[in-house]
Amino acid sequence: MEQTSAFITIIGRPNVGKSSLMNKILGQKVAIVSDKPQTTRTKIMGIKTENENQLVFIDTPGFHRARNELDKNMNKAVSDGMSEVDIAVLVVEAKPKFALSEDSLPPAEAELITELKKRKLKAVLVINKIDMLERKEELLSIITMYSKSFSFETVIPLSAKTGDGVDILLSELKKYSKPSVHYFPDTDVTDQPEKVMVAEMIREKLLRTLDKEVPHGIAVDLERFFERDTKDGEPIVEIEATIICERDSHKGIIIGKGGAMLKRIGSMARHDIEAFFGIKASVKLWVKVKEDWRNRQGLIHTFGLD
Ligand SMILES: Nc1nc2c(ncn2[C@@H]2O[C@H](COP(=O)(O)OP(=O)(O)OP(=O)(O)O)[C@@H](O)[C@H]2O)c(=O)[nH]1
Ligand SMILES: [Mg+2]
Repeated sequence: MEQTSAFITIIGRPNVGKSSLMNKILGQKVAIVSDKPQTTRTKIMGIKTENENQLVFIDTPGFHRARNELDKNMNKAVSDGMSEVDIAVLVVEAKPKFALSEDSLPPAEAELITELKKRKLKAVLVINKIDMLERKEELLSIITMYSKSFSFETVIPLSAKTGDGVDILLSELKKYSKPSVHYFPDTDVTDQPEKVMVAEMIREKLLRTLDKEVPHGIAVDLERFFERDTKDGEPIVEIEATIICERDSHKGIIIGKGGAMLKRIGSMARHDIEAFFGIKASVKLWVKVKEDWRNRQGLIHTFGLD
């Protein structure tokens, strides 16, 4: 049979569940997830190959008003993610955090819709987090509101958390496949190198543990990453990473009393890393301050965020 493939971009405001949705579709955690907005910072590809068909998903950072150079890069990753794809998936929430009004979508969503039109891109509307709805009828007003602004191919309410409705989305998306070679090896699940995934696993723990403005100003610089055998001949993956933050006060928070916070973050990350590689891991973390790094393209580049 002939090979087919489709490129699918996942776009939306921060925190609506784009990465959760991609992970659910792949049946594997490829992109980190947290309850803080702006979790995803770069384009992340997720690959799902079933027999002759290969779907390539592009998870993008949440589109938002840029406040610094890193934000600008993140928004650029969204527009890059929209070029040369076969279909876009606009993810919105079933329980929006803004007041519902037919003519005023949140600015970020309005902008994304303008971009879809400009690029003449087809799009599916996903209304995520339906598990949070008390009454399914609440969906109607949301569907009406979004359908006024764009002629979506279809509207699919689902829950990336429970998986409810995800199959329907998947079979809809397969329809946009075209005859083509597979761009990735059939066994690949992501384009991210292992090193990046490890740094991201550490950043996820920081996002989940820290509060207020601290997590947004963090980057993880993986300095050492190698596998060796212990004296008993058991394989172990050794990781040394520096957590970059923006202020001395943040450094104190990350380290915690007597180093307790850093220890906790390290052990949470180690747990995930061991599960990922299937062998023992050792995680050593340091914390460094680099003031205003999110406005310094050189540092942004060093951390792989451009
Ligand atoms: N109740 C519920 N929560 C969800 C669902 N999908 C995602 N979430 C939660 O929503 C939050 C944001 O999820 P992410 O997947 O990180 O969202 P995102 O759109 O990728 O966010 P950014 O990368 O910041 O743009 C997390 O706390 C998820 O657990 C869902 O279907 N139901
Ligand atoms: Mg994300």
